[in-house]
Amino acid sequence: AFKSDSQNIDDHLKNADNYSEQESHNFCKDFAFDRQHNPSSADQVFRQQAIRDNAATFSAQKPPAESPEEQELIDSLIKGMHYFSQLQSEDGHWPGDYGGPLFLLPGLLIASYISATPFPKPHQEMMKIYLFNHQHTDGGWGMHIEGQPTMFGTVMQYVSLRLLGVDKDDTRLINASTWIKANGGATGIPSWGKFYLALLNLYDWNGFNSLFPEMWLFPKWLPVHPSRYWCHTRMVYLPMAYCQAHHIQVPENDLILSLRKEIYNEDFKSIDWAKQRNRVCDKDCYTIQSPVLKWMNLFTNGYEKFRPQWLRTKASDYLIKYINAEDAQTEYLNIGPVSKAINSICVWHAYGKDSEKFKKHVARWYDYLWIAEDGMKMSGYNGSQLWDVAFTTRAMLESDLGQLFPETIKKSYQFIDDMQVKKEHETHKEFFRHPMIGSWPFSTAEQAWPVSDCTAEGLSATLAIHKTGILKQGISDARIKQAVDIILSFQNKDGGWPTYELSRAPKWLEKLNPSEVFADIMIDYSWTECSSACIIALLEILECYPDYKSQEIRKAITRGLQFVVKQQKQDGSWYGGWAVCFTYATWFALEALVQGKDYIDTDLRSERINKACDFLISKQMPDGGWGETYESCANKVYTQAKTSQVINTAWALLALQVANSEEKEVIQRGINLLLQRQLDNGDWAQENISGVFNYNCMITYSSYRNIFPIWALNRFYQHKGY
Ligand code: LAN
Repeated sequence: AFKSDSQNIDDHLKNADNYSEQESHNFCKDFAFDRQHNPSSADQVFRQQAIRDNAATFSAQKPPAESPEEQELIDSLIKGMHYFSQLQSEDGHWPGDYGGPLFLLPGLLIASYISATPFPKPHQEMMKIYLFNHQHTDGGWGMHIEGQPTMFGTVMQYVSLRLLGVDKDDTRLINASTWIKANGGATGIPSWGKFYLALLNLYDWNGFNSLFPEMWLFPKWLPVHPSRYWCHTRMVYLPMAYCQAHHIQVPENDLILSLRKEIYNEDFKSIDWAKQRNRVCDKDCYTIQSPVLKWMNLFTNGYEKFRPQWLRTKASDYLIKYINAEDAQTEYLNIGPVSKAINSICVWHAYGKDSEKFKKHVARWYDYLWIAEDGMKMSGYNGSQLWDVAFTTRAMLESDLGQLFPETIKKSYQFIDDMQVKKEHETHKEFFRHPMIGSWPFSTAEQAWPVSDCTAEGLSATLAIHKTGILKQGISDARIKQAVDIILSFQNKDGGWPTYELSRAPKWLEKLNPSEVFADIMIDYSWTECSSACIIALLEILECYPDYKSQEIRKAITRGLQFVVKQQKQDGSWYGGWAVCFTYATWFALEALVQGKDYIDTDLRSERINKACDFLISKQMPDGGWGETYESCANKVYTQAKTSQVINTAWALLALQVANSEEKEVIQRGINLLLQRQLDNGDWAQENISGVFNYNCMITYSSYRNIFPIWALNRFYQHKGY
């Protein structure tokens, strides 16, 4: 009943109203959640429901096996694919938990509170369950579900629970308040938290470094013009600047007055706010403010005292115009969860609660909600739809076994077809958007922010389906060529591929990163994973469409491979920016180096491949698996998990197999581990969190535990490795 799916909003709300509070609690109690044991949800609510609705049996003819080992492998693969197929939605994608960060739901709850637009009661109950479920025994919360407590995490969850009506005398909240005060109080919350607290009138706007809204009126050729920032940074600081320009804040009321006592050590009125601007609790600090940023803040804060009102109005008019454009371009989904919440607040402020625009915003809040056994959370995006479908397709079609599931492939193909972006927004140039016709987004075509590697994965999956010849070609050659053009258009000057847009400013802009908790957020850098995915798709295009722009493509591949080679570390590994961590990127890079054999010096290539294989082999754990923890991402050093992880194991196996490693025994032991870890129903258990962004925040990819073991096993079957 709580399935969050954009088409089902009305149904979903109707159903929600039928649930009593008690029922909500019972509902979650059915699914024991124990954060001590594992803070990641296994997505049991959705999965059990989907299996109940769709309990199909597998009836196709299995291929004959020549040995008991081969039999075991075939059985496992079929069981794995059959199970996963049943989770596929009608429209072809795999709905799933995309939670992890703990600073998203608070933003949405603040939007709901400030605009007096409450969520249905049962939602509120489920949200409370979620927030309490992720509290540590010492009373605090991390920035993400696996992280150690921080001021940001703790204050945001504490305030959220209070907004949801939990009494301050609840023992769990007393513990939290004690944690906050013992760690210096909420004045030490990082800047994004200062911003949220200022909205709630729990922090003085004067204690927030000015975002200098007038900066948006600067000439566009300046390297510091915000149109040059990484799109996520741009789209978060845009509505933040609007809120700051208007000093939006809820009026004082009993709750607010009480909260001011609950989260500060000092008397609220006596706090010297200007002194709090750069204060950050030790537990939160990830990036240190640069001297340049300090100078800039000195200037922008000083400017606040003299700013002419007409200029501020002009800036604010521009900001809201831009916000309107982003809303229109994404059907009110917005690029991501943070801007989604803040844009809602801006639109409420500018047009009022009864405006059509605000109502459209609220209707899309539900696209970001998801319910699992740990309660109701806000997702990190409006979903990972296209990404998961593309990977699943490639995993299944790695051998002929995937073709035993023609319905699944057919639905996936339809989804990929539907999600390719087919039109450009009228205002795309005006608002700095990269061209997007022919691209694929990470989630849906409605959201339509094109991503380089999502385009590459969408294209690779399309070609893989076309190669099987089992379906009528729906995605035309012309559209495939459009996708190729997009991939080519995304290549950076350094030869690598960024995420959503070309790097638009020099690297020194990073010195102005004002977020104390994220790194490398100012420009769109080139990444090993994005680059490798694009190289692989282009290599496949050369094979399937040898006459299309082959010169240009060859050049792009050559430059791309040079970039990838340059990224390799001394120890043979590659750092992964979007999943945990070295095993992930090393897999991508090896795939590109191996397949790109004609575009790179043979000796160099084999030296680099061997080094990478040696690295992976050296990290195999005694049980045959591989396992990294999220600390690899933040500390940039390979950090071994206590137990091996199926997802890391699968990446390492995919890499060693594509590199055709001689160490057959190593591969066999890894495969055995994947087989042993498979559950009777064909699923794998959810282990550690596996996604990351901006080095320091983790995000759940609930389908990875199915996709990658299936892919690695299927490659083993295809290579007749047994
Ligand atoms: C994502 C999710 C997908 C991811 C991949 C496609 C896997 C990657 O290869 C490229 C980068 C991309 C598109 C990506 C970028 C950052 C995102 C959008 C996210 C991790 C999902 C959530 C995150 C976003 C920034 C979260 C909001 C937080 C802020 C700091 C604004």
